Amino acid sequence: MSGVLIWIAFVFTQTSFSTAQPVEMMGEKRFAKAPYCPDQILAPQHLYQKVKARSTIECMAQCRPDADCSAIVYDTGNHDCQLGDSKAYENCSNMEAAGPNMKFYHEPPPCGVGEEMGPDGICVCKAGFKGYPNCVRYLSDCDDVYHYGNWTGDGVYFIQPLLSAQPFQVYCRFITNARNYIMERRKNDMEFNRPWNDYVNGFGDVDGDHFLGLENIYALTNDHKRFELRVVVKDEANDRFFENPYKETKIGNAASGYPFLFNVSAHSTLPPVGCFQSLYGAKFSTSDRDNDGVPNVHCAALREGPWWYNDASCNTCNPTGPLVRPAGGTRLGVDNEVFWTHVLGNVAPFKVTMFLVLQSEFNSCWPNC
Ligand SMILES: [Ca+2]
Repeated sequence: MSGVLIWIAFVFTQTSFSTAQPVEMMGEKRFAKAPYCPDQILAPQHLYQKVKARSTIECMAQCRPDADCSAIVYDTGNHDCQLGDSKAYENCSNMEAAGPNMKFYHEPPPCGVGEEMGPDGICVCKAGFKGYPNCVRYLSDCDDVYHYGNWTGDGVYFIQPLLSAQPFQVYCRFITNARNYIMERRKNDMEFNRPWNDYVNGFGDVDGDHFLGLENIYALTNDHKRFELRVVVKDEANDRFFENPYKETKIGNAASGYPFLFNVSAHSTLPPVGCFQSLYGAKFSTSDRDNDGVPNVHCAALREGPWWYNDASCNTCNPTGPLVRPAGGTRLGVDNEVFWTHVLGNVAPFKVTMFLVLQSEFNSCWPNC
């Protein structure tokens, strides 16, 4: 066995050095502009050799094969290429002011767990990690809770996307993949016609009827993951109806009125059919905040349903309106009742559920799960 390994190592070594040496050597050592001490170069005592080079690239090429070399100072005027022998550049007291033509590059230190090399040569936290220089994983959504948190089954968990100043609770359910519930109307024990601030901050019990809050949804959908929005509405017989998923759903920030956004080009049929079809870019409105953009119309007040509105028709759905649950299961046909005409027509919704799920993990069982 050891003989085989030696033979493999021998062949590999021979191959590396006989055919690919220059390329391999060029690729071994990366360089970056030293970020620690701007406009400074290594002091002379940390430079151990001076050679000539026609360019910065050629100077780097002189450094690469030298195991002692980890930095260069190159003068584009006189073509002096000085090789540095230590990581001294990490301490500005080892540096001095750069001359007018002096360029300084160093070999970036390896990045730690949870880090990657940033564009300016400093390690930064990878997506999903925060707190450089001690990058730790954070829980940005239910999928993170499932994989990295203390998952004990479907239920309420704390998450904290980067844009959220503090952790907040969300109901997480795992069916093939993790669902982040943003709205639930199942028990009809919660008033949904509420003022602006309630919708900004969220209300209700995340374990029951609730709205997660525009600020929380904003933070959740503007972290490093792509979500698609799914809607489930149920009729009196508890039959389920499903709204087409809206891919890469995002909520814009407070300053822009928390607009509803999705990636139009990510859909095979454009735009996707459903209540949200015409709501791209619509701002959120409540009975005390008319953002629908239509003069003399106040959709949220008319519908008694705070939601995204942007035209005089005031939408083809009203998920936050009064949950009438009429006997017989047919809509009353009034403005102020829950309806979802794209999937139910005149059938009255008795339950409405909305959740976000990671787009990259499209749920193959949908909509039969
Ligand atoms: Ca208006």
